[in-house]
Order: sequence, then structure tokens, then C-alpha cells
Amino acid sequence: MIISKAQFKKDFQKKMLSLYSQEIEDSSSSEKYFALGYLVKDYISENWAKTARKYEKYGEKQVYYFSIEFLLGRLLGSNLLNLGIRDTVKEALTEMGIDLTDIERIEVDPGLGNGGLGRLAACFMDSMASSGIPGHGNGIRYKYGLFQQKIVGGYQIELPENWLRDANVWEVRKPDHAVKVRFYGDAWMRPEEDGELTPVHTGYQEVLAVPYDTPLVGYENKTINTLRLWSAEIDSVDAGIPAGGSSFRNVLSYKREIESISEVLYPDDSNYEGRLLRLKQEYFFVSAGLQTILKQFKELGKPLSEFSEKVAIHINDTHPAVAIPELMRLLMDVEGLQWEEAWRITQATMSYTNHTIMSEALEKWPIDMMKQLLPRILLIIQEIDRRYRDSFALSAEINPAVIERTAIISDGYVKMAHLCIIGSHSINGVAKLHTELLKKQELKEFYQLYPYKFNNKTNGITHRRWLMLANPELAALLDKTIGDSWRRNPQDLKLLKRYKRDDQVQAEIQRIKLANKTRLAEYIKTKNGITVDPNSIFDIQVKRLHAYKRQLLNALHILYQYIELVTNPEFDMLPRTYIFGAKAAPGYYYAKEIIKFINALGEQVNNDPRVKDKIKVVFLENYGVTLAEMIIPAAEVSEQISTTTKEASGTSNMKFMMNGAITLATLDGANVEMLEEVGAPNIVIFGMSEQEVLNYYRNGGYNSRELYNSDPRIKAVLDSLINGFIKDIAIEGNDIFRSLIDYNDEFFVLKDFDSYLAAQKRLEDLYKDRFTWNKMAIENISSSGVFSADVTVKQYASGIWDTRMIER
Ligand code: 26M
Repeated sequence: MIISKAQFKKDFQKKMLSLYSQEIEDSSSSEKYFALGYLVKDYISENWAKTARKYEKYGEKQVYYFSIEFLLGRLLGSNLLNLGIRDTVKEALTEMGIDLTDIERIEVDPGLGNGGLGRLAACFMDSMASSGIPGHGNGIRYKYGLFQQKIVGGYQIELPENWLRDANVWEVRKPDHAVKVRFYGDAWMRPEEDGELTPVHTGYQEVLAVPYDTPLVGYENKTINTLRLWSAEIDSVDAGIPAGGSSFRNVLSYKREIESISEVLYPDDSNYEGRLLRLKQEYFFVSAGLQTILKQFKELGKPLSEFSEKVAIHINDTHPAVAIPELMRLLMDVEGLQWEEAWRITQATMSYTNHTIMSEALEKWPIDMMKQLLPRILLIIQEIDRRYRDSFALSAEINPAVIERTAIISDGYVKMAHLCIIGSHSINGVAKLHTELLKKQELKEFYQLYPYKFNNKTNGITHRRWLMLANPELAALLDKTIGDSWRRNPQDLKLLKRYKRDDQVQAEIQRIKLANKTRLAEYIKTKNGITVDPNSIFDIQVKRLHAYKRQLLNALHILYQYIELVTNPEFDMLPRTYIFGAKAAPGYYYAKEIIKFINALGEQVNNDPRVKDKIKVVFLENYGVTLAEMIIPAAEVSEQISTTTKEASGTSNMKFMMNGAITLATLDGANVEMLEEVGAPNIVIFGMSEQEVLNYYRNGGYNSRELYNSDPRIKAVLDSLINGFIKDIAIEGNDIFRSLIDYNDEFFVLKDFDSYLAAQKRLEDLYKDRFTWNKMAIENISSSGVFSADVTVKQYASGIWDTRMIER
């Protein structure tokens, strides 16, 4: 949109007056935030309504992205940017003596996701709107987001994330669009006189699902899509009150039970836990979303046979898998379709993304639990399973064991990934390597049955949030050097390649990095009280804490350098600041021990005069989207060191690359494609190959104790975990030692240790030559355009959803 500074000032003043009955001069920062937020929301509103009408008018196919997490981050900055008025507003505010970034800092970061999966959903929402794809999100409006992390005495403490304490300016509650979702009761097929079977579901509890809509603003294209998040509320007190009737106490506990559905985000992103409440959450937002989609489709006046021509539904990991039987239920029980027709429509509508090959993360629900909570859905799943097994009856070449292994229901469980594969027309992995592993390992038998369903869609990130907003100085340098076409077409970043040897551009890149590092150093000083030198190498690993991501490998290397510094007079190194940020799932004991270890290591290294400030170790608490926006642009070394084959894709790797960090990586996930894009001289690769890892996992033969006994560096490092050399980790040091030696080092930390050390040394040598380093940084920035989620969502649109993009 176009607005003059004068008009904006008038609008802002008016909004302040109507909200708080006061002048801007008399307002607090928080009041300024709310006034500006509501004003921006007004600016959005007009095109929000228009977008919906336009989609309707042209009969556009709509995409609904079903995800149990949407990790959006703050929205004021990105909405201003995407509306195309951020510069105007910033200048106008400056003229009024107000700093826009001070106002932006007031906004709470809604942490409605754990990490990669939830953030990917948010990047896709931004990219779909910005590419003119009619794509909307469907999820849960958690009252409490991911816990806030505090570090006390080196340990993680979790506090509730009450993000809704103050008003949320972006959402619109739509009580008139509420729908009812049914749980519990009994379901069976009742034989009719004509021999037909009618489904019956009685004695259910009804929960009211109330939608809250948030606008998803496209980048300067007048497109506003919708993120619909559902909140669980009590409907009528007579639907589902337990025995005892509607006494006050009964009603109160009933209300609590209902509201608990959308109360809190599960804080675990790597371990499946068969909790009834989690299954409730899954069915809750899926059923509410599907009922709405079906209702909207019917308003078009088209026959249901054309449903999949107008609607695509994407299942983000298996968490929304019950969408498949739920759509079947709606089409049959409510709309009266026959099984075959309903099944054709369902398969044609649904598509599924797999985000992990780790077996402990695969969802499977006990049949009994499903029967208790979702009796009608279980009947439908059983019928899908029966027909799946039946479909092989005539083909002799299918081994019955294969059918059993790929079935949806077996050994007392409903396997959600199997349901997704069988019930969708497309299944994709999130990086080339990951998709290949799915095809040849984890889902091999499905791949043999349905090769045409499998495809790859490498993840991406929105360059608007992760470059334009997070690194405005770099964005300005790009504009000045190569023009601003990269903003619309991120692959134009490659125009920067020509400048990789340009002294002036190199100097600017280095200056901007230093400025970003200095800002981060100030933050570290205030938050952690640690003085770090902005001229030291900033080496960063930020992501969820998990054994396979190997924060431990990083920490053990630091410990190695520390030991060398204090014992070996010959040893020298460039000053380095190691920065960590990571939340551990509250029940993940080992991950929490690693947090303690890193903090204890930092405490000791940072205060040991013999280190002479060559090493600083910083653990930044409460890592999340907002912190990432400050940390990533300040990075020089990006640690992407997962055990090869374990990280499906990774997405922070792409964010670091786009901000000019040099990646230190295993050939895992999307790191492989980053290497392809940027070229071997511009990335530092180490570690085991895919083949080596798979071999060990399949045939055994790895013995970590041998490495401990044969490599004196490993011995020295591990011994210092248990001999009191590092203070205050008596228990943690011992447990970590045992995980590496007694439990044979499941993630090959010791196996990769030597190779990692060598890679770290190469990195240091590269850094000594600033011309080479800056050149590498420029190569990375210019090669990062393909990792824009704009590219990714267009591939989804054409390859899976078959949706068009609307031109402005
Ligand atoms: C499941 C059941 C109960 C509670 C929580 C969950 C759950 C929540 C999130 C499980 C997994 C969740 O996320 C997994 C995830 O974030 N995977 C990451 O997805 C990214 C986007 O594709 C990839 O880049 C990462 O490699 C992958 O680890």
C-alpha cells in the first residue's frame, strides 16, 4: 500500500486517541505498540476481505496447511515490511522522536511451536501469501506457547509462556464461525431393513471450537491469506456432563477439561508420547478445520465430486493424520457419499510431509485409546486398513509379511504415517538426502508399492524475515550493489557473485558483520554478564537440544582447546566466542545434562586467566524466533553438525548461509544441497558418510571405547569430564562419559571427533585470510536464494497441490 508520512501520523494520532484517549506524547511504549498494531491491522483489513472475495470470484483452488504448530515470531515488523510501508512509518516515527524498533520490541513472540517444523509452517505461510498462492493455515490457538527457559545455576528451568496476557492485536475472534467437535461415546454400524449399514455415534461429548483468524500478509502484493487457530470452549453444559448432573462442581471441572484441549503446546519435538490429550488436540483442530472447509466448499454450489479440484489439504507431519478418516466421515456420514467416492476424493485432496526418520518420533496410537476417544474415526480407520489389506488379495507377488508391516493397524496400534501414505496422493521428504533415505530405508516397502507418490521438496526459509528484517544493513548493501530485484526474486541474490573479490563490497560485508556482532556482544553483556570481543570469531550453534544434533561434539571440542591452552605452551589459536542457544524438552534428562555441562564449561573457561580470553563460551537462554533474528546475522561460523542421516533437513543452516556465515557441516539434511549450491571451497565439511553411518547401524562394528583408548586427545577430554577438572558436573560429567563409552556413543560423537577437529582447524586457517573469508561469505549469500521458501512453496503448488498463483 502507499501512504504518506503525514497521513500515517494523522492515523496514528487518531488511533492513540480512540484507544487510550490521550496524545502520543503522553503514551508509554506499550501503548504506542498497541496503537500502531491496531492501526496496521486496520490497514490490512481492506485487502484481507478483498483477497477472500477475489479467490471466490475466480474459483481459485485453496490450500489448507494443517499443522499442530505455527511458530510465527513477532508480526509488527513483518506486517509493516510486507505492506510496503515500513520505511515510511519508520521515518514518520523518527520525525516524531519515536524509534520504531523500540516499539517492535514490545510485542510478545508467540511461541506456538517447538522448532523446525513449526517455524517451517510459518515461513511457508509468509511465502504463500507473498507468492499469491491461496494458502491458509489451520492449527491450535494454544493459551500457553513453548515454555520460557531460564538458566539457574547452569540448569534449565521452565516457566509458562503466557503470551496472551496482554491483548493480541493481530487476531480476530469469530464466534459466529464456531463449530462442534465430538469426542467419546459409542459408534457402530446399524443394519437397516434394506440391508444397508448406517453409522451411529451416541453418547458423545461436544466441544465448541472457536476460530481466531490472523492475517498473513503477502509482500507488496495485496494478498492477505488467513491463519485460523482454534480455541476449545465449553458448549452447552448438558452435552457431556459426567454422572452427577450439572452441579456447580461438575460444570467447573467439565469446563476445565474442555479448555485443557487448547491450553498448552506439547514441548517435545522428538519423542512420541501416547497421551490422550495430544490425540484430542489433533482431532480437535483437524475436525474443526475440515468442517469449515467443507461448508465453504458447499457455498460454491459445486458437486462434491469436484472437491479436490477446489481444495488441497496438506498434512504437516503425522500430527494432523486423522484428517484422512475425518474427511471420510464428513463425506459419508454427513454428506451421504459412498465409500469409494469418498475415498477417491480424500486421496486426491490430501498430501503429507514427513519430517523425521527417527523411529522414536513416529506416532502410533493404541487402538483402545482411539476407540475410547474417537470411536467413529476408529471404525473408518479399520475399514481403510481392511480394504488396504484386501487390495492385495489377488496379487500373488505381494508377500503377506509386507502387507502386515505396511498395514495401518497392527500389534494393537494405529500407525499414523502408514495412514498418511495410504490416504494421500503425495508424500514428500524435506531434503534430497532425507527423501532418498525414506525411499530406500524407512519407507522402502511403501516406495515399492507407490513409487509415484514419493517426491522431494527441500525446505526453505523466508528471506523477508531472515534477511530483510533481521539484517537490514546487509539488505541495504545488496540494494546498493545489485539492485533490489532479489527482494521479489531471491534467486537474484546470485548477482552478488560478481562482487566477491570487490574490495569495497568485501569491506562493507565485514563492517556489517562486525556491527551485528557488536550488537550481540552488548546483549550478551547485559544478559549473561560476559564480556566478549566482537573481533573474536563468532561460532554459533542454536537449535533444539538433542543428542543427534550433537551440541556435545561442539562442547567437547571447546574442552579440547581449553585443555590445550592450559597444558600445552605451544598451542595457539585465534580468539573465539562459542555461542549456544537451545531448549531441552522438559522430560529429556540427557539433553538437560548437556545444557548443564555447557554452562559449567563456560563458567570455568570464561574465568580462567590462563585462557587469556582466547575462548568465551556463552549459553543464551530462551532461544526462539526473536533471539534468532539477532543471533544469526552475527554469526561467522554456523555449526550444523548432526550425525549424518539424522537431521531431515535443518532450516537454520539456510538462515545462517543467507546472512554470510560459513557453514561447518556434516553431509546431512539440506547441508548436502548447500554444498552443491555454494561449492566445496565455500563450506567446511567433515564427518562420516551416509554409507558409513548406515553400515554401522545395520551391521554394528563400532566400538567407542577403542577410540577412547587409542586417541589420547579423546582420552584427555573424556577423563576431564569425570576427574573433577571441570567443576560442578559430578553427575552430568559421569552420565555423559557413560553415554559415550558404556553405551557406545549412539550418535558417533567420538567417531567424528578427529574429523571435526581437523575441520575446525581448516576453518581457523581460512579466517586468518580475511580476503578469502569475505569472499566465502559473499559466495554463501549469493548462493542462498534457492533456499528461499518462495521457491519451495512454488514447487509444492505446482508439484503437489496443483494451485495457481494469482498475479497482483
Ligand atoms: C509429536 C507428538 C507429541 C508431541 C510433540 C510432537 C512433535 C512436535 C514437533 C514431534 C515433532 C515435532 O517437530 C519435529 C521437527 O521439528 N522436525 C524438524 O522439521 C524441520 C522442518 O522440516 C527439519 O528441518 C528438521 O530437520 C526436523 O528435525
